[in-house]
Amino acid sequence: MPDFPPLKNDLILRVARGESTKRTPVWMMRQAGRYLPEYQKVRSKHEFFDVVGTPELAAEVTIQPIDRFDLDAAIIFSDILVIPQALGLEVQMVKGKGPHFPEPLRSPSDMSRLTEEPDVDEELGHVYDALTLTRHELDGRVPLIGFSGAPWTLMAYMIEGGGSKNYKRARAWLYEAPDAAHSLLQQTTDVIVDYLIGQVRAGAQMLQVFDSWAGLFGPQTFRTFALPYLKQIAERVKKECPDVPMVVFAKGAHYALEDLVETEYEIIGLDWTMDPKAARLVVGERATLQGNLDPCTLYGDGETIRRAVQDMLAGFGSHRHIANLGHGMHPDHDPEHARIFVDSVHEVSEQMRGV
Ligand code: 1CP
Repeated sequence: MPDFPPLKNDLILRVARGESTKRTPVWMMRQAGRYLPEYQKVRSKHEFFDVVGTPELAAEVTIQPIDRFDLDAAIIFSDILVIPQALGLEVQMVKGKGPHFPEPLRSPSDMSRLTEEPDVDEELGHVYDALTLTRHELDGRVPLIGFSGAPWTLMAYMIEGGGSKNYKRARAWLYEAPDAAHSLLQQTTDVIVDYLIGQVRAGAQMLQVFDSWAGLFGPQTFRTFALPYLKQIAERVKKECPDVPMVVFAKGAHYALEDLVETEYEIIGLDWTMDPKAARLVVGERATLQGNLDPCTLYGDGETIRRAVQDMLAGFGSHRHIANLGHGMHPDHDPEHARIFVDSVHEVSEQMRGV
């Protein structure tokens, strides 16, 4: 393990473990990105995947929101789609449109185009280098989060070839070719496990698994095609890295809360459609909850944002909660409204504890 600077703010790690803290820690999904003018400046000179692939640039944009706001964690600048790339698929980032796969998996026979056992260290070593450099440059200000897409969400992109309205092609596989679907999910899981362990070795202090399209499932399909792989990821990563907290963010999987509490993830990320109080009632103190302000709240004025933060914090309570948005920042968000969100979490959560 490289010799990293000592950590000065470990709030988020302590809340992950269930310890009490003087206030609620806060970070924002997609906190680095297009809503920040300093990010746009970097992107005007470099392509998206060049930023991801150049450790100095990835470190710079990872730290941009930390310099601007009082956040309690940094998340490494990369994308979930680096795993399909490691599996041998080409992914382009099209301006104004998002990710695009020129040759997606159109039928199970296309799986023969995937690299069977990719050398993850070789293929994704640039992300490890970015993590190591960022950890040094952060100088212990806040913990550094590593991440991966979940098997189902990555499968959905590999089959659809990009964002999609209803992900019909990918969902059709589950019924037309369930064996092929399981084999693809397992192959992706194996890469994700290596990748997450590699990220911890490179410097990640917490890990998040993004199952952004879990909401396309119902309870039964989730239990068949998502949950077993999500569980496997946590179990296998924990064997190697028992002390690194793991977040599962299964967006839209409100029906799966009880299932997720039973897994080894100590943190469950919630989207904004869930009621904090109701979620806490189900979960109790068995897990830390992360979330879940509707990102569109940030289009409101300061008073609106403050009131929404108050409601959210009151709902989750002052124990075992990491404040976040219920999904990522939007490119047209006003950075000053992100600041109001972060500062409100500080103020209100300290008031709640009588600090
Ligand atoms: O032009 C640009 O600069 C591209 C915009 C962008 C950015 C800033 C993309 C394309 N990816 C990212 C970075 C990114 N993506 C991060 C690191 C930054 C941070 O969080 O601070 C992370 C964690 C992701 C994860 C990611 N990528 C997810 C999971 C989270 C979520 O939003 O649900 C998903 C689904 C993606 C795919 C993706 N990459 C980019 C876009 C526009 C999309 C969504 C496409 C779609 O499905 O419509």
